[in-house]
Amino acid sequence: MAEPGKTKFQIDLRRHLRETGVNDNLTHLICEIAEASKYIINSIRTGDLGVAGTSNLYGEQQLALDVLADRILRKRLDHSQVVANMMSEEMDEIIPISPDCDGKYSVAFDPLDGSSLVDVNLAVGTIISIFEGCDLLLPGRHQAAAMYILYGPRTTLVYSVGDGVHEFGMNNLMEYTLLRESITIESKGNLYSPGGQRNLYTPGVEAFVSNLEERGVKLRYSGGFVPDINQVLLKGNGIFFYPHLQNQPNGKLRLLFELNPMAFLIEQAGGAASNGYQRILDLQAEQIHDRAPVFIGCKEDVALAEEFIRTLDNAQPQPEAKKTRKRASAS
Ligand code: AFP
Repeated sequence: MAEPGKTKFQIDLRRHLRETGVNDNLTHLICEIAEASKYIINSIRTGDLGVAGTSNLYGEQQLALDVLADRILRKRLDHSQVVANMMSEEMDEIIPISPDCDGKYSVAFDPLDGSSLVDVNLAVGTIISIFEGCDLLLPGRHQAAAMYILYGPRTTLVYSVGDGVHEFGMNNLMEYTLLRESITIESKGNLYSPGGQRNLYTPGVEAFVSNLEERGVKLRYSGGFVPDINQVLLKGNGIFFYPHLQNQPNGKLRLLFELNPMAFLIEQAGGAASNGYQRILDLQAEQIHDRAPVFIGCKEDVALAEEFIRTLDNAQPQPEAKKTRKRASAS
């Protein structure tokens, strides 16, 4: 990709997208999200760490930072001229922007995933899922692109348009320049990131964890989905899971805002993502805030988890239906 005489560090995000053959509208959209991230970083560094005085539809108190990051991203997408519909983990319904879907994209986003970790100065991130046209409720395999921005000791951006996964780092001019192209992960790993309380694990998940431990696999869990997935992706091995728990059959993480985009990226790197029974990217959301269990990372480790779960756990998790939430359709 780099021209002779130029190091790969001089390739910025826009140029990379163009050279990869990404169309103008999608290039513009991804670059607009990258621009928004610069304002989000600023609010993480200097913003109010308190609560916003509002709660989201899960009844969780929203942090001022969640609300701010959400506003920053929404405004940018709203003005981008290439977005048809958008939905945020912080909102309870789809926001229609343009009735004309032709050549436009629809975007689902978690503006600041792991925001409760900011007050203890741990890494957090923004997660983005992009579909062509108007529909945001398609199974994740139909995503046109997925990306995340990780706000850690350094700020990095990882994206895929279905042609490999690429990592960019923010330089001192606040530009994203290419760090690694076509990232791949191994088929079997030596680290695991287990979410959820262990005393609530089902027999299948418990047996899977014991198997990993007997193998000498190291535990690495930060409590932030973006840094934990980034670790698996960039170390090139490992498995993250937030399983079905005895009191939470659908786990914790949200299908449309967290799991679909990360599953897309991990599959693009040669890994796998499953809810224990089925590929995450084949799941059909019933409502915009559906959750699902997840096992994501090295292919063989995900297959092993599925094997233990199929053998030792009984029921496949059912979609979270018939809650008091609104049906996920743009009006
Ligand atoms: P918050 O956004 O509420 O901090 O949740 C973060 C998160 O959705 C995801 O980033 C983590 O992987 C997961 O929850 C951590 O959950 P536990 O706190 O139960 O470990």
